[in-house]
Amino acid sequence: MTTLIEPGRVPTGTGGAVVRRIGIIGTGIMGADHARLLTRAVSGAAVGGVFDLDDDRARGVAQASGGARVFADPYALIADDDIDAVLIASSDATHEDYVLACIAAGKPVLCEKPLAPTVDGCARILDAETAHGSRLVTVGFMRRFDPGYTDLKALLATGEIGAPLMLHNVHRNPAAVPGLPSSALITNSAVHELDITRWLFDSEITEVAVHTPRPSGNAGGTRDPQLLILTTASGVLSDVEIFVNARYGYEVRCELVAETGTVTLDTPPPTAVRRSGLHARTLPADWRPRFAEAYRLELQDWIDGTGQGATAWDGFAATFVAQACVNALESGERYTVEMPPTPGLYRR
Ligand code: ISE
Repeated sequence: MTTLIEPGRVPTGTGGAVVRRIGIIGTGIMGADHARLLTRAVSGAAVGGVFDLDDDRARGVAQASGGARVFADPYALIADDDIDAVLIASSDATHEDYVLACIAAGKPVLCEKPLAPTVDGCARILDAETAHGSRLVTVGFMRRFDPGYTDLKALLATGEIGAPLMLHNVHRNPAAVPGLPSSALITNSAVHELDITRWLFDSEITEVAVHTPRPSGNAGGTRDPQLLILTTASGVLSDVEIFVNARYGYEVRCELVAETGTVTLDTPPPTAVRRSGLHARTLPADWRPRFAEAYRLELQDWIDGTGQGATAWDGFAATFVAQACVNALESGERYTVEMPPTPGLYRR
């Protein structure tokens, strides 16, 4: 996973069961975080091996994970008999090759988003998995496990607030790397809302438009913020404000508007300070604390083989819609999203 947002640049502010040995490719910010969770917070798992282009970084994570093996070659890690499943958290451009190698080896693989940066790359993965004949690939859209989002989906399913009409999303990061391409706001960040919109409403996105105000003076030439307007096949409108140089902290929230009620998903408030006429809540500096529980539940689900995570088809759809949004951003036009039919392996 390529991290285009600068993490941390802000405010102050086992029980005898079978243990699956996980090989981790990429031990940067996300790979290291996953290794920590697999070692300390997930049952039935151990880090069996790691690979990173930066050998020292790989060694550090291996040591912190109870002495996992350090591999000099990612393909040797995938093929190794002592590795049961693979977690890919390397740079986005490497995902496709590693996922294909895992499918060829018949090993379950959890790949950080994006499944692949191009639609063609994702399609090659769908073809390979279909030829294999069963699902091996999970994509790391961890918000599907966030207790706030799962509550929202469960509440919607009760019918108590009627049919959904609109979803207003806000997604802010404090600071992005200077010179960030404007398209990265969509492919790296808002892609989570593309996935959440499809998942929450169980309906494909059929039309997209992207609007941009005057760019923030802190954005260094990037078109930041952006406003995405997504329409689903079921007729719901989902708007996404993505702002990656918001400076004040990391925040993800949304409000669902339905026929007879609304539901708000707010930033979880671990602490609230009341002082000198002020009532303030602490915000995290990046997504790791905000979605810590979602990451843990996602990994536990993957290890247990419960299969609630995003499939390769979901990864394909996210990249497909993201590409349509990038086209809309660049042309200023609305785009109809004409996704191919869902292959049989992924039909529910
Ligand atoms: C980052 O890559 C992530 O995946 C985070 O979940 C997201 O909130 C952030 O905007 C991205 O840059």
